[in-house]
Parts: sequence; structure tokens; C-alpha cells
Amino acid sequence: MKVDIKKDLYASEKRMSEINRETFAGFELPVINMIGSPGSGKTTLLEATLEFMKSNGKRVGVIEGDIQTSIDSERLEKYGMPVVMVNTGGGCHLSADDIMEAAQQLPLDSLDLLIIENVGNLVCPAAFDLGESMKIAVLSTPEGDEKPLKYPALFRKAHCAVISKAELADVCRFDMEQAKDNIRSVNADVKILPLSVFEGTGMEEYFEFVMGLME
Ligand SMILES: Nc1nc2c(ncn2[C@@H]2O[C@H](COP(=O)(O)OP(=O)(O)O)[C@@H](O)[C@H]2O)c(=O)[nH]1
Ligand SMILES: [Mg+2]
Repeated sequence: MKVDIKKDLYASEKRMSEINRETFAGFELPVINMIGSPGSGKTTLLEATLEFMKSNGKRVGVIEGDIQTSIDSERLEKYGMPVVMVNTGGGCHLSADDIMEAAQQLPLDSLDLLIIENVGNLVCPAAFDLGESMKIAVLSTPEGDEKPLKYPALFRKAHCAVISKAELADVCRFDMEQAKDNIRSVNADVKILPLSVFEGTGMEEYFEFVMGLME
């Protein structure tokens, strides 16, 4: 008998993401999967989000994916929210299996929101369904306004595209309108949110969007 390992692996990964989705639905827990390049500002945005949610009485769990080190999860622990670190040991993305294991260490019944920071990478994480409610793509201005065209898979699957470090757009010669057009050309329905955590611009709209997931 011929065994199609690739097909079996795909089926098992798919089943696990379905179990995760059912588990999260059972707790009525919205789950965000944040995906972007290394350095695009995911952890910084997550820190601002935890601060905001804390002052609004919301409890947010975090699954922090990294290839190595606990640097990001240490940055997040000071907000008093439950953080679980997953080191992929070289792997370029989180899998549904990783999320299932990490979620068991979280008090899912007491959370209002779960945020997964995926491994910094524009390609691999987009291909894996973790059982999340939505993917948020994070593109920073220094990366260039053409990146949505070069890496369309992520932007096609994302519900929301954050354009981070917006205050650097001019100095990086990043054309904001062109970037929006590029994102819309691969996904007409995506919500585009330019923001700067450092300057505080666009943050209200971002928080409003995230709060909307909990209604
Ligand atoms: N100029 C600017 N830099 C930022 C902003 N947000 C984050 N950064 C910086 O970008 C770098 C990478 O941020 P980090 O959150 O670690 O990115 P991650 O690798 O995607 O998690 C750090 O030096 C941050 O201080 C911002 O709004 N403006
Ligand atoms: Mg990070």
C-alpha cells in the first residue's frame, strides 16, 4: 500500500486546527494570529494592546512564537497577562499542534481575547491555519510599499493589515496610498490600519477594531 505522507500530514494539521477552532468557540474566545516580518513591530504593538486592554479591564492571553529565545515573552510578561512561549527550534512558523499544546497552559475560560504572535516571517506562517478567528498582517513602512504584491498569500488571507511605523513613511519613501492600493489589489475586503505605536497615531482605530472582536 502506498502511503501519501504529505496528504496525511495535511489532514492531521487540518484536523488539529479544527479542534482548536472548536475549543476557542466553546469559550467564545476570539483569537488573533499576528503575522509579519521580523522587526515589523508585532511585539511593540502587542505591548501597547496589553496596556490598553488592561486599563479597559480585559484579560488577554498571549502565545508568543519565536525561533529561539524568550526575549519577546519576557517583554510581555510585565503586563500581568498570561503569556505562553513557544520556541519552534528553528521552525519558521507555528503549527496548530503548537497552539493546542500552548492553549492547555492558558486559563481560556477567564480570557476575553487570545493573541498569537507568530514567528517573524512573511511567507510560512500564512500557509498554516492555527484555528484562529483572524489573521492580522503587520507590514512596517521600512519594508517597502510593494511587499503586499511580492508576498500576496498573507495579505490575501488577512482580515486586517496593519501598516506599522507610519511616522517613518516619508523618510523611507514609503507611499502610503500605493501600499493601500497594493494590499487591496490582492484582497479587496481587508481592513487597512496605518498606525505608529511610537507617535500614538492610528492606535484608537486599531484598538476599536480589536475591541469589536470581543462584542
Ligand atoms: N519608528 C518606529 N519604530 C517602531 C515602532 N514600533 C516598533 N518599532 C521598533 O521596531 C523594532 C522591532 O520591533 P518589535 O516589536 O520587536 O518587532 P517584531 O519583531 O515584529 O516583534 C524595535 O526596535 C521597535 O522599537 C513604531 O511605531 N515606530
Ligand atoms: Mg516579536
